[in-house]
Amino acid sequence: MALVLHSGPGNKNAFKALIAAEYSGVKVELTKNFEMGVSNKTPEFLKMNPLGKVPVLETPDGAIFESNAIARYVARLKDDNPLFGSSRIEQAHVEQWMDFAATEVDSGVAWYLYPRLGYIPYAQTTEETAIASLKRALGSLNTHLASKTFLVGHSVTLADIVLTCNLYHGFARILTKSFTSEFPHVERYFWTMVNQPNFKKVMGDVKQAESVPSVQKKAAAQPKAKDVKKEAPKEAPKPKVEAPAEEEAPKPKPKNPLDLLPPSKMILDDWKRLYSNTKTNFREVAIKGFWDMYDPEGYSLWFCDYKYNDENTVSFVTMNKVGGFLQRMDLCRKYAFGKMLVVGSEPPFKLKGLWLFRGQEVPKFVMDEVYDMELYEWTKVDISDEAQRERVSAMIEDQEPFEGEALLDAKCFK
Ligand SMILES: N[C@@H](CCC(=O)N[C@@H](CS)C(=O)NCC(=O)O)C(=O)O
Repeated sequence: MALVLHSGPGNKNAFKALIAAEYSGVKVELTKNFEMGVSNKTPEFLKMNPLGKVPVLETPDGAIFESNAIARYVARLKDDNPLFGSSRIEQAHVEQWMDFAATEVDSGVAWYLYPRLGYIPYAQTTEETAIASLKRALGSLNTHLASKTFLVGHSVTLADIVLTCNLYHGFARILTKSFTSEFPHVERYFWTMVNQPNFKKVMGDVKQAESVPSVQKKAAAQPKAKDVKKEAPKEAPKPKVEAPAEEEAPKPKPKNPLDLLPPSKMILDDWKRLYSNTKTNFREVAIKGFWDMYDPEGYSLWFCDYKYNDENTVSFVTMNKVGGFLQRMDLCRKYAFGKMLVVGSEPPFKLKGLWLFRGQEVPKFVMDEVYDMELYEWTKVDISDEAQRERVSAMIEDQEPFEGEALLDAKCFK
């Protein structure tokens, strides 16, 4: 039987238990028809959590409040759960980062965000202090993550779940790209985590805030009981992943500008099929086929070079970085093909790529939505230059050595 979690959908604190449940094979279900400000103020709810806050987990042995305690309980239902770390010191580090997430990150985000949403009074000095302490926390996190994919060890732990949920609140509501770009390893970590299938199942597609909410004139007054349903929840602003209200009319999906381009004689799927199906004589069959099909009016080719190769000191982290990038490129699968090479046999490894995009530019929606794009230098291929054409062919082919160096890895986006 599933455990019941009391919370509305889209609550970052409830996400912790739901993600831990996915990793642990435990069934946890959100309570039906939960109404913030109503369901959590009933006598039955207050018996479970006298504070009247969510989330609360109902178990056969009693209720639990505090989201980190709930996530731990859920994870303990699986014996020897790797979410706790695999040695005493790892266990301690998992606890350390969970506390860091709660005390350094969550509180920093809250003190920055809540006054702007009108939940508590706004004061410039409070905001400056909140931003400074958040930057201090993210700075130290950035240093820790420079050579790591996960906070502790080599796989997801409860620390990653809790920290990502707390960062999620910041990234989705107030920490715009201009704030987070100072912390590139934190950005890479965050997008890698939220794209893990078990996170994605719970959080859906996460989008970064595009602007900082403007300051509300007055701090929100305590809602009167009769108005409580209409009021925004005190500490649970409606996140983007929440299902739209039923009465909201479905918005027509705007057409992608790339669909409005004149038709091209090059059929991208035909090229992808040729690439995938060619097992022998790659040069003669696939590469020749590519150049026969290539339509320089309908498509363009781009080289990309990672701007921060000095950071690529750990092989698996570098490979994961590319893996995350390719996952995020999913949104342009219909319009792109790419090869990403991890070059070198010794660190620091170089990341070099070749991309084929529909149209004559790197598509704007990709630039806007895939944060990795600006970590690379983009150069349009001049196909009238034989050396550049040859470089394209070599990259499609995973030619080794590539520019005199061994390939650590080659990934294809198709
Ligand atoms: N430390 C608690 C925080 C719980 C919390 O602040 N919950 C908010 C929603 S995210 C709430 O229920 N607010 C309602 C209220 O303050 O009355 C946890 O991690 O579970």
